[in-house]
Amino acid sequence: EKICVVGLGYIGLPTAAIFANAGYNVIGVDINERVVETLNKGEIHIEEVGLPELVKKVVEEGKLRASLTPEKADVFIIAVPTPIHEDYTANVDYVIAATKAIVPYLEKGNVVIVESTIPPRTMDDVVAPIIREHGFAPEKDIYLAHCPERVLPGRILIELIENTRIVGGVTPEAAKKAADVYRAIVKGDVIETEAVTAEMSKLMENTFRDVNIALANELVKISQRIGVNAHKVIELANKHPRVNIHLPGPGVGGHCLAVDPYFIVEKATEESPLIQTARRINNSMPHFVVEQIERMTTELPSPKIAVFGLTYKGNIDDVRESPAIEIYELLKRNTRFDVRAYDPHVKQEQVSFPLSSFEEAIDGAHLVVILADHNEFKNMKAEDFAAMKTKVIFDTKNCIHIEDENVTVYKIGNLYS
Ligand code: SAJ
Repeated sequence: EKICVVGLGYIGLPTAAIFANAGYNVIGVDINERVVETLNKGEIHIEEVGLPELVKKVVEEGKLRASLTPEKADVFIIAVPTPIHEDYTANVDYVIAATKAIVPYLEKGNVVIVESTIPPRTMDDVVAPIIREHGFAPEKDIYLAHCPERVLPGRILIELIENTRIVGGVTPEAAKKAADVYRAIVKGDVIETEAVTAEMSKLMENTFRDVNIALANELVKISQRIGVNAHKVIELANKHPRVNIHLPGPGVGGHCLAVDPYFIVEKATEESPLIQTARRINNSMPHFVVEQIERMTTELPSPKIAVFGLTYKGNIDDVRESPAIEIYELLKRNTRFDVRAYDPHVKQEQVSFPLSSFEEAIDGAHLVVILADHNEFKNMKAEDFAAMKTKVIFDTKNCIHIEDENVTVYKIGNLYS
C-alpha cells in the first residue's frame, strides 16, 4: 500500500516516518523546498525525540521520500497547519489548498484523511464539496474522514502509536476504511464515529485543558488577594479522587491550546462564554507576571532582569504563541529595565531580539524570571546564581527547588510569603 502525506511538519513528518517504518511505501509532500531537500537527504528540519534516527533509517531503506507535488496513492493524509486569523477565526486555507492539490491524483476507492485541527463541520461543509466538484461522490467514491492528531510535542513517536485515535467518517464506511489504516500502526484503540463528532472531540480536549489551566491561573490571583499558597491549595485539592486542577503559569502558549478553543467560539459564540473567559484569563497572565516583576523591583532604579526560558513549555524548542516571548517584549517596553533572555533550547534565528548566554544573562542580575520548566533550570542549585547582584528568583512554573538562605525564590502561586 502506498500513502501520500501532505504537510511535513510536527505531525505529518513523524506520521510519515512511522508508516514507512511499518513497511508502507510513503511519499511526503511539502510546499517548502528546503523541507523536501532535507528529508531526501535523510535529515529533518524540526526537533523531536527519536525522529532523526527513525527518518534516517526509513529514507535509507527507500520507504520514505519527499516531493513538492503529490502522486497517486491508496491513502492520502493531510496534516497541514490551521492558523488563526486576526479576528480569531480559523484559517483553513492550507487544508483547502492541500485537498485541491491531491484531487487530480485521486482514484475511486482511495482513502482521504484530514488530521489537521479544524472547526466543526469543516469536513462536511468545506472538504467534501471540493472532492464533489472534481466529479467524485464523497459519499461513495472516496472514503473521507477526519482523524485528529492528539500527540504531545516531545512524546510524538510514543503517542502516535499508543494513544487512542478517533476517526470520524463522512460516512460509516469511510470511518471504517480510515480506521483500518491506523489499526496497522496504533496500539491504542481506534474508534469510529462521524466527522463532526471527531472534530468537536478534538477541540474539546484542548479546550478542557485551557479552561482548567484558566481556573488554576484565576486561583493564583485569588490566592494573592487572600494570602494563601495556590500551589499548596492545588496539591491538597487534587488529593480528592475526582479533582485535577492543572498547573498555573505565565500563560498558555503553543499552536493548540491557545488557538483551538476559538474554533468552537467562532461557530457558537453566544453559547461559549466560559470558553471565552478562560481564553481571556490565560491571555492576561503575561501582564500579571510583568506586574509582579514591577512590584518586586520597585526599589531599584535600573533593575537587570534575566529571563530564563522562551519556549511555550519546557524541554522543547518551539516559541510559537509563547507567553514568554510576550513577557520579554512587555519587559523591554519598560525603559527602567535592563532585560536579557537566555534559553538553552532556542537558536538565535528563531527570535527577533538578541539572546544571551547563561553567563551574560546572570552576571550582575537583580532578578531571574523562570518562564519555562526546562530540565536545565529544574536542576539548578544556589551556587549557579552566584554571579547575581541580588539573588532573587521569580519561578512562574513552580519548578525550582532551592532552599538556601542567600537565595529568595518567589513562586507564582505564593508571591510574597
Ligand atoms: N500549561 C499550563 N498548565 C498546565 C498544563 C499546560 O500552564 O497544567 C501550559 C503549557 O505551559 C503550555 C500550554 O499550556 O504553554 C500548552 O501545553 P500542553 O502541554 O498542555 O499542550 P500542547 O499544546 O503542547 O499539546 C496539546 C495536547 N493536548 C492535550 O493535552 C489535551 C496534545 O495532546 C495535542 O495533540 C496538542 O495540544 C495539539 O496538537 O492539539
